[in-house]
Amino acid sequence: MAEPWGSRTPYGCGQEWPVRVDSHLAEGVRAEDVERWVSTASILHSNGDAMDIAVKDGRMVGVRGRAADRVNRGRLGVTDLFAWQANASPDRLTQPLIRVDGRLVECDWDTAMDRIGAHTRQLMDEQGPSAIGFYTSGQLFAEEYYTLGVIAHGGIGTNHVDGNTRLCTATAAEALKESFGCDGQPGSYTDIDHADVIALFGHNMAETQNVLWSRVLDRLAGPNPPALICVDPRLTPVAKTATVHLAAKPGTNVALMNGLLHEIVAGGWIDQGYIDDHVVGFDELSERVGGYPPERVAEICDVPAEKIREAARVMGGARRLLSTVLQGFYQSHQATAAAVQVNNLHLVRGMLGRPGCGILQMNGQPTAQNTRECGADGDLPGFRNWANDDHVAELARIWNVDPTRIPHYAPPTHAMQMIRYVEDGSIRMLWVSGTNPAVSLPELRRIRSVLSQKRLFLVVQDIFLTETAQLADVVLPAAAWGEKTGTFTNADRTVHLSEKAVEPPGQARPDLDIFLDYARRLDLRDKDGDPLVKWHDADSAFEAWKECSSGRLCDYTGLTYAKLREHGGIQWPCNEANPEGTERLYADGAFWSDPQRCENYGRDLITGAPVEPSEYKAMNPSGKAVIKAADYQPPHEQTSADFPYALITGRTLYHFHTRTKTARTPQLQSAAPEIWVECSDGDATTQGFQEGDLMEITTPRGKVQARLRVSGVRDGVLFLPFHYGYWDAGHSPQDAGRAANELTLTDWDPASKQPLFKTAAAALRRIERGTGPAPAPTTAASAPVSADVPETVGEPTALAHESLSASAEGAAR
Ligand SMILES: Nc1nc2c(c(=O)[nH]1)N[C@H]1C(S)=C(S)[C@@H](COP(=O)(O)OP(=O)(O)OC[C@H]3O[C@@H](n4cnc5c(=O)[nH]c(N)nc54)[C@H](O)[C@@H]3O)O[C@H]1N2
Ligand SMILES: Nc1nc2c(c(=O)[nH]1)N[C@H]1C(S)=C(S)[C@@H](COP(=O)(O)OP(=O)(O)OC[C@H]3O[C@@H](n4cnc5c(=O)[nH]c(N)nc54)[C@H](O)[C@@H]3O)O[C@H]1N2
Ligand SMILES: [Mo]
Repeated sequence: MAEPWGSRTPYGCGQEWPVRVDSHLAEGVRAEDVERWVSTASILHSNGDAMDIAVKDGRMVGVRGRAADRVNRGRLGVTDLFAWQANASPDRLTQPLIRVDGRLVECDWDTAMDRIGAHTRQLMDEQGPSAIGFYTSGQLFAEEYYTLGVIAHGGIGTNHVDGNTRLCTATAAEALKESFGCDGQPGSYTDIDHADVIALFGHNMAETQNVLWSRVLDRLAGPNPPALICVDPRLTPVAKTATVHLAAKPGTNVALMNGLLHEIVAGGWIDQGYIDDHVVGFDELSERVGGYPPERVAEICDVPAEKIREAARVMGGARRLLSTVLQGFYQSHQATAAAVQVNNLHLVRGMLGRPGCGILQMNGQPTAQNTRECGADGDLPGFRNWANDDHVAELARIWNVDPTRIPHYAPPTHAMQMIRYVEDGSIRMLWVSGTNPAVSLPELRRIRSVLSQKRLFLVVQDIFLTETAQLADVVLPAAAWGEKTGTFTNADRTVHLSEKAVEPPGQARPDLDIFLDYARRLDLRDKDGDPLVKWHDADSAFEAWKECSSGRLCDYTGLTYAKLREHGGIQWPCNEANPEGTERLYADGAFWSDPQRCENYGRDLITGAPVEPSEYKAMNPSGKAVIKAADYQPPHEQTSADFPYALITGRTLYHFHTRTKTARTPQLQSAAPEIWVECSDGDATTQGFQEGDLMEITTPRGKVQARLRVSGVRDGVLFLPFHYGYWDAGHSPQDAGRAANELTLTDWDPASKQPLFKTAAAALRRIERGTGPAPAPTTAASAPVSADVPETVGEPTALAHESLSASAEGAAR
């Protein structure tokens, strides 16, 4: 808890990252007591840290990082080390529940699944497939998403399928499609080993991919360390470490990026040869960013012009530039337009596909990449283009169904639109799996009222009785990570196999089994009258998914469970041409943007209107990378006299999302036990507020109460962690708001449709003077400015064990 990044194992540019194996075993368990080590990877962020679960007497008793794996070389993050304990919580769901006379009561699987099947058939008869929606996760396995995708698209034929990836990395996917024609991360984590400049755009990597941050820290501690650029309004550990920190006002990312590109172009730091050979759209960019000299940008973003020049000089002088992008861009105003400018930066500098020259349009959730590639986010499986009839026909061939059965009349319905359809009564059955929208969606008062409507049939499939499950008509108990088998893919395309270590509690079943059961009950058939879903377990589902991925960018055909077992993580595409996997995409400057191959034809970044196929073909006939320029536009909700602060929300190191696992992990819960709100020292001094004061934060949507942490956030900005819902709060939302999403607004990016969790205007007032510090951690971005706050240290059970390789031992400090 106190040293989340562990000991340094310094290394130099181009060297291999030394091994450091982290482990934690339950109290009283010694390594020699462990009966089996079962291989998996972390499920609490997108980093994909490879690990083994220790099993004794049929129970999980600890975890250990895997030394040989390319992703983490043995290291584990704080949530990886401890949160596995939540699997064994006494309040896991162990039996299906159905609503009878207003109350949820236990029942058997047949009763629950029959009710769901009967309801589906009735709605199909009355209204057709558009009455049914599926809202899934970024935390299930590829096999599960693919099965759900086949049922929804090929069986039921509804276009209303999305994942909570919409809230998470829809912008990453859209930005990659806009620039390169297809989703798929160009870069690799090994780019950290080679880069001489690393730029983090709205990404608090130290807290959200803390093992990846250890890799950066180890480079910084070694010979010829890289320079770091940080764009973030908070004083995160990234910002503290950075060579240049640009603490721009929330919602001004496009202006800032245009300013940086202005300087890069003006400074002549471009690769004209690369642009001529591989790119379309440079002239427009060059003209557009001409309107963003540093002085103008300084005014919009409220950062000194000289700092913008300095950052541009550092990036312009880079020989190997690595950029990472995350929620500070994806969930902020003009999300896709801003994320695309990072791609543009690399395209104009010709820095792509070589060691150290990478883009990581990061994922957040552990399996978000799979939601996107398997078609559980509404897109067609295998990154196929819904607007290209040949792609739809190919899919229809694989599934042996008529192409007209696969909805492709319009882009897939995005989650925020699905909620709207539930609200207006056109979606009448919503099946939620592996996500907790009653805490994680914006404007919660509205969401609660939408999900508790009588006319909605709500199915919730979870491992706990969450805030959302409490509103359901049927609750299905799922087996968790470690209790089921499947594969998933991290943010740098590394695929891991996650094996079953222990039995699920009670009657809980793998999500895959639940979906297979549903397909059987609906008796979904293909053209020849055979079952539509032809697989029966994880391995056979993986084989089916491989066939669907064949020939596409996310080609899995070279992988098998046996190969993943033997090698650990392997990066897709992995096929006959690349049997060991593929470290970097686009190494040859050839993209996936050919009109016949691409995943979509792009959108207008300001209005979101899809580009017509003919327009796209005219603009990019030979499949080059596309540079798209965008003007800055002010955020829709601006600060005012009544709501003078910019409100942003986000994460802390010690919790994962709505805390269903981390709050049930004593070591993590005690490090961050309750919600807090952060403001700057300057604002606290002007207003007479002090650390620990009980505050009320208000927006036009609602109120939240929280203790004040006076932190390093920039002036005029409030930060709230979004982890705290109501299931353990001892009060209802109506009493006193506790969830940050009481305050956020119903608004989304026009291109990616990702909701804006990081741009709102709020008021702040004191309810009561404090008597001690706020319950916020001191170790990272929420560090207090005051020295009197006791440090976050963790209990005796919060210790992890580190074992360094001999070479790392020599170099370690
Ligand atoms: N410990 C932990 N790790 C996690 C998770 C977790 O819940 N807990 N969740 C995982 C998931 S699903 C995700 S998506 C990732 C998210 O990982 P991150 O994106 O790193 O996390 P956030 O805290 O949401 O936001 C990052 C930063 O954006 C900044 N920011 C806010 N508004 C703006 C803006 O307008 N412009 C700029 N430039 N910056 C802004 C915030 O100050 C914040 O420091 O983390 C993953 N890892
Ligand atoms: N204000 C604000 N809101 C945000 C964000 C923000 O930064 N600010 N970030 C957004 C982002 S990036 C994300 S990713 C979302 C996350 O939001 P959610 O997806 O709602 O958050 P989780 O708590 O991860 O919910 C996952 C659920 O799946 C359950 N679960 C875990 N494992 C399994 C399994 O194997 N099977 C099944 N069936 N269920 C399982 C868990 O118990 C939990 O209830 O929140 C979004 N909301
Ligand atoms: Mo996320």
